[in-house]
Amino acid sequence: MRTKVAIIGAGPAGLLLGRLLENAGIETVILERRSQDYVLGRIRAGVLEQGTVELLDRAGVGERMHADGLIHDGVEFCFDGDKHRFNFRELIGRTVMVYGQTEVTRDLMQARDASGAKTVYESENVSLHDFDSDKPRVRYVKDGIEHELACDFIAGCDGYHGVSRASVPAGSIRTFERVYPFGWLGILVDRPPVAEELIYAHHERGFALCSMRSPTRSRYYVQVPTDEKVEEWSDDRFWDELRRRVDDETAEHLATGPSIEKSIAPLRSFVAEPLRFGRLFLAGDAAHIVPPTGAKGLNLAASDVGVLADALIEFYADRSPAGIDGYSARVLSRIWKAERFSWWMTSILHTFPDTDTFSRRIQRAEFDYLRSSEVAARSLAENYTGLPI
Ligand code: RFL
Ligand code: PHB
Repeated sequence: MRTKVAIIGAGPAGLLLGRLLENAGIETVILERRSQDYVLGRIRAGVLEQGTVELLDRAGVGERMHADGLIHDGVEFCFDGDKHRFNFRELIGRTVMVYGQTEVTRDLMQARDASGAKTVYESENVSLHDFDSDKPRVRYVKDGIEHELACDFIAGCDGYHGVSRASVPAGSIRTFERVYPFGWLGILVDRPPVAEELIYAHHERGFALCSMRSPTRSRYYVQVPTDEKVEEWSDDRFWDELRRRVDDETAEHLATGPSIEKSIAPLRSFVAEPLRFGRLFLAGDAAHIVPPTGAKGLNLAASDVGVLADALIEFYADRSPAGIDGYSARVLSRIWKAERFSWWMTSILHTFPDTDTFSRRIQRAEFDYLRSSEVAARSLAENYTGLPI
């Protein structure tokens, strides 16, 4: 089998890249380790930057997002019970869209299925070969039979634990990492959200977040120690803990119910450099991880593949390597800014095991500065709604 671009991974990065390339007449094959249902069953991101919305529109998959997505003009921060709203629209004329990653993935999968482009779900033992030459190949096993896919380029969109980054010789790649000493315990519940916008709460007992997926489905998180077991958290225990970390009004209005999903996600910052190795490119979580506090992971994945798609389209149209040569430096500059913002939001909103009284006063001063200075609030708004490419 032969294709132009072999894409490893059918998460949002791989599917969006595939769609942008197919729209430009560039053939792709996606190899995905899991089944379609498994990929759709993962509950992850909920907030789309305006640039991501524009890219999904450009890809021709924005219809349901505009019908069902919720435009949010701002967010609230709650610090030891004191709440402050940041109105992004007023501050900088930009907004965000609440539309779940599951739905983005579903829209992209449906568009791909309708176009007839090939996706091999449940492809095992994917291995990457000869990407330092102009004839890269990908091998995989499907239903017990070994296959080889010859291609011009390989896009590694297979997430943090994928095979693509691991295929790069150790001496050619540098990684930068920070692991946080806590995770987020999240639940999904079929109850209306407690507020119209997201509430990010700092409390001595730990961070909490009130988010949503739709007017009838809510998503809530509480910070927990890294080694916490999800089985130790009954729904009642979760609701009690959430109520203690938010302001009284929010606690009172919380519509609780049985959880339909409950899981713990660790928090990590991670960047690999560079992101191009001959004819292999890394994009999305395969290239970088941010803690979810800034809602940047899916958005970074989208902006990476937007740049990569343009670079590959330019290569096929003009035989110009300028775009692919510049890919790594171009996306890394934006990636590091999103890393900085996500690290900063994580630092001010969470309780660290070594948070002493001095650090708590500094966290409080960050909050007081943000709510008293329009310049500071505009900076938050600019970063949260998404920096330009
Ligand atoms: P994905 O989604 O992990 O997809 C990678 C795909 O590659 C497949 N794969 C392989 N396929 C073939 N062969 C192999 N050897 C393979 N190894 C892996 C996997 O099965 C998978 O299908 O990466 P991608 O596409 O780069 O997308 C990244 C996003 O999923 C991620 O950044 C976000 O979910 C992060 N994130 C958030 N991002 C936001 O922008 N806004 C948010 O509000 C937000 N909230 C979150 C989040 C992530 C969370 N968790 C659980 C990590 C909230 C949470 C709780
Ligand atoms: C979510 O709704 O899952 C969500 C929202 C905002 C974040 C992280 C996760 O910062």
